[in-house]
Amino acid sequence: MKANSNLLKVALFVLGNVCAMHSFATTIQDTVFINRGQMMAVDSTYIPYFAFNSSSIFNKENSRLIIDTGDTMELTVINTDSLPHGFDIKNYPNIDSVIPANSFAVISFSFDEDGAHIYYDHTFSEGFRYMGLGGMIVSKNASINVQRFYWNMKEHQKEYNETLDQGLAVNWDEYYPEYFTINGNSNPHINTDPIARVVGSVGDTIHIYMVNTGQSLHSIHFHGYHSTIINSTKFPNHVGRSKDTFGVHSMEAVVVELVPDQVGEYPVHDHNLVAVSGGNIYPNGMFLTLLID
Ligand SMILES: [Cu+2]
Repeated sequence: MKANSNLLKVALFVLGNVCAMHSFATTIQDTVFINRGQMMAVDSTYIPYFAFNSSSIFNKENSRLIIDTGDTMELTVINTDSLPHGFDIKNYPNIDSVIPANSFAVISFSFDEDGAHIYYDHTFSEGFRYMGLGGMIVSKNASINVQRFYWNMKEHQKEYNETLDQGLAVNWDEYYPEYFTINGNSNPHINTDPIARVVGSVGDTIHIYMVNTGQSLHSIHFHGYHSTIINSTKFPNHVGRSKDTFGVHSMEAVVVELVPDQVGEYPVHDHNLVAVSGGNIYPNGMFLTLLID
C-alpha cells in the first residue's frame, strides 16, 4: 500500500508539472489586415492613410496585439492593398517580412518581459509606417496586477501623406505636422477612448504603455502627478526615474507607473505647443486628462 501511494504521488507530481509547463508556454493565433483608407482628422479633414486592423474594414486605429510573457504569437498578416507591404518588429531579430499585394504571411514572436513594442511596415523607407502602419504589441506579465492603458502616438502633415501616397519622396527636414493623435484620436476624442483615458483611484497602480510610431519626438507632460519609468527602449538606464515629463522618441517605447496620491482631473499633453493643436485649433491635439477619484 505504501509503495502504491508513493507511485501515485510521483504520478501526480509529474502530471502537475506537465500542466504547469503547458500553462506557461501557449501559442496563440491572431490576424491583422493591412488596409488602405482615409483618416478623418479632428477638423474633418481626410488624410491618405493605412492601418493594421483586425478585419478587412479600414479603421484609423491600429490593432493592439496583446500577448502574455512567455507565450508565442502566430500572427497572420493579410495585405489587402494593391502594393506590397512589410511587417517588422522594432528591436526584434530576423522578421523583415515583405508581403505581396493581396497575399499574406505568418509571423511568430514572443517576449520574456512585460513591455511595449512596435510592429510596423518597414518598406518604402518607412513611408508607409509614417502613413499609419505602426501599431503596439504589449507583452503582459499576467502576474503583475495593475491597471493598464495604451497610447500609440502619431503626428501627421496632410501634404506629406498625399505626396507619399503618390509614391514620391518627402523632405523630412521641412516636416511640420498639423495633426497629433493617440490611438488615432485627438482631443477631445482621446478622452472617450477607454484604452487611452486614465481613470482610477488614489493608491491604484497604473501602467501606461506609450509608443511613438510617428516621426517627431513627443514629450508627454503630466499635471498633478509624477510617474516612474519602468521600461524604456531607447534609454534603459532611465528606468527608475520619477518625473512629470517623458520624452518618447520616434519608434521608441516607454512604460511608466503611476500611483495617484491625490483626487482630481489633471491634463496630460505633449509639451511641444503645436502638438496640442489640430489643424491649427487649440487644444485639439495630443491632450487628454487623468481622472482620479
Ligand atoms: Cu501643461
